[in-house]
Amino acid sequence: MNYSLMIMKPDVLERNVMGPVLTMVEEAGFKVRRLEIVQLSADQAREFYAVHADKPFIGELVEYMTSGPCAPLVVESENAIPRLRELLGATNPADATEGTIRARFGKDIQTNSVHGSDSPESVQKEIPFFFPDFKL
Ligand code: 3AN
Repeated sequence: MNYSLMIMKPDVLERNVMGPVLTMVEEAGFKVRRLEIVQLSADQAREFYAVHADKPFIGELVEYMTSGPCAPLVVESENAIPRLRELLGATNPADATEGTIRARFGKDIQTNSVHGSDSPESVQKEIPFFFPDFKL
């Protein structure tokens, strides 16, 4: 799978750091194939994070993801899924390796600035969620 779905979460747009985040993505060799700025509704955020529906943090996660616009993008490279996850860093920015996006921009385990698909199955769901006409 040479595509993955990334999201620059609301804190990135709020802090005006989309540019530096995108620079890290481009300098890591990814091609940005689609990019959009969207305001998620609570229902959309719940649908996107359906796998976390039963987690204690789902309410706060939906609140965060709807706190302002976010920017989903489709990125392309060889082995896009693991390579993007590597560039993003660990879910908890405190554990993220230096040089990763979450180490540089993430605030805490919830406000961790970026999302990246975790499997081919997730890509098959997450790209059409934001970009229904994108040919996978
Ligand atoms: P990742 O984004 O690294 O795939 P997931 O899928 O486990 O991590 O979590 C999805 C999102 O849910 C995270 N990006 C973060 O915003 C939030 N989250 C995950 N774990 C927690 C937690 N323990 N407390 C609060 N929010 C969390």
